[in-house]
Amino acid sequence: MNTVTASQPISIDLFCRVIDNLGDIGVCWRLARQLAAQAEVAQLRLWVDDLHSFARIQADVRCDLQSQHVQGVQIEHWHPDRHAYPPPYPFIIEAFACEPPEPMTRPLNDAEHVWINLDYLSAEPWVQGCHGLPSPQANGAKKYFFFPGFIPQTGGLLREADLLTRRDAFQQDDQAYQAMLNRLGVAQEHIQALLKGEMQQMFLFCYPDAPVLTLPEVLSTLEQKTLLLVPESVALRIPELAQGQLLIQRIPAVDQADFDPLLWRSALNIVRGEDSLVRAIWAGQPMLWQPYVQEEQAHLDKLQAWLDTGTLPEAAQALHLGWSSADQAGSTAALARCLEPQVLHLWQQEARAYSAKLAEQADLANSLLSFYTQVARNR
Ligand code: TRH
Repeated sequence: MNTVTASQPISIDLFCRVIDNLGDIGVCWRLARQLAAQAEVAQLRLWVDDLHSFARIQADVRCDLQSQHVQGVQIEHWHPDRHAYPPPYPFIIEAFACEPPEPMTRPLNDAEHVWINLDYLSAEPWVQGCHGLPSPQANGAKKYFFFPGFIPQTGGLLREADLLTRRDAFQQDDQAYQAMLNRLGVAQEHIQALLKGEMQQMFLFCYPDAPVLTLPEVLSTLEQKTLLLVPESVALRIPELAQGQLLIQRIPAVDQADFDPLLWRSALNIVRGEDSLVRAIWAGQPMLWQPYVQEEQAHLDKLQAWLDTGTLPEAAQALHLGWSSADQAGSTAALARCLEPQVLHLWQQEARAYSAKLAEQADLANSLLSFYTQVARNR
């Protein structure tokens, strides 16, 4: 029997099924790159069913290949017509209960494999009770529930080791910022205004039901000019003509590695779902999060649980609740209060402190490797 011990290099199969939007592949691609970069990881295969969605956040992914290597990761197209599969590697990470192909789960056994289901991110209190629990599967193997999270009793958050150092450097580096704005197609006069501090940048990434008209209503009346960067397919209801102090700039999709710098220089990051929430936290700037809409308003419980992990000013909490309830009047009043100098200052301080506090926790990729080692050692 080829029993794998904890001290051997680890080879990993990571499975991702794209259900909706970019969140599934967004989390898996970021995790795959981070795991592949770890010294103790020998091989990493990322199995993805939808390469077209993948190519939207990593432009050099080819949609016509069954196998390809990108940034140290072996990418495998997992499609219904594929019948030949290799033997599974010792560590199997199934993202979001995506049910890997049967030929790869049938051979799994507890003596040779560690099989986990990586769950969605939530700050709800029940998560810590379920994190790490085993669940017996039909083939006799155990599958462990593994939860990312905001407290040390969970698997933590995705964070590259050098992320905050790179963030701090970019926030001081006007040349790199200018190059980014050029790539996004921002007009030279606006770039100059941003660099001189005569204009502030904000970023908007939301779901279609967000009360986006809140933004022109409040931002057009501010003393300072604002350039709001909006990805092409987002917030289609927002008027694109300049209004008062507000300018709106549509931007093309960027590769995932270029997504962070977009957030690092924004005075306000409006984000959604799972992965961009975490990236906005690491940006350390004021942020507004919209969770993925769920049945029976379950996303509002998720939102409240996340708000409870920090100490946002009351106006910023009201803004979150209004934004996720499609309440334009409530959001408008709350955003106006949030941008008053005293509240804004508190919001900025809290954002910085919150990202520093969470960065003290082990990150998700390292937590996964520790979990593997612990299970492998104890069998
Ligand atoms: O796309 P999302 O709405 O994904 C959602 C959520 O994750 C939700 O929890 C899940 O259940 C649902 O999908 C199926 O938002 P999210 O999670 O922020 O993912 C977006 C990803 O896209 C993130 O990794 C950042 C990346 N991205 C780019 O790389 N370039 C871009 O230009 C943009 C706009 C996004």
